[in-house]
Amino acid sequence: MIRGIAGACALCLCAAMAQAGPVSIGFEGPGEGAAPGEMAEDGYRIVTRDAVISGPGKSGDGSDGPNEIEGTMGGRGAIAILRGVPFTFVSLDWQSEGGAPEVVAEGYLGPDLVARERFAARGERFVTFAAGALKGRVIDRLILYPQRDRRGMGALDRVILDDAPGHAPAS
Ligand SMILES: [Ca+2]
Repeated sequence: MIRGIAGACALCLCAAMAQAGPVSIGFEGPGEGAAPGEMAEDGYRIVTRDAVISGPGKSGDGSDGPNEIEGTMGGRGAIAILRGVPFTFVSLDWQSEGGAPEVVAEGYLGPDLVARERFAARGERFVTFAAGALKGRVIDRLILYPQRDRRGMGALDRVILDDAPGHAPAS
């Protein structure tokens, strides 16, 4: 299924409109409820599977606008963020709503996995996790897998991305 998402994204990479400089993805476009299969923000495309937009009534304010994104309970939530022009992953904000949930981040360049890393939250407030293995690495697709099951439930917000050196989009 992951491969399916990756393939579908690759087909449409060139359609994404790019803008230069660091951006903060806040998942603020759609309202509460099932996340749309595809949305756009700050020049990036966001493709989701088994994901839900949640608002202040459910999980408190986000760290970038009031809404967050999370997986469906017991589902295999995945959020792919992609752009035709390569970029880098800087940080994400991750909050525990139960247990010590993990969010896994995978960065790809074309068909190749550049690096995978995971971040675990243990508190009810959003914590900013800076990229580690993916820091400064050139990618064109970031896939996030936020945990939501009996062992841990988390909410995701404020994904910071930046241009890759030598790959700034034309303005
Ligand atoms: Ca938000």
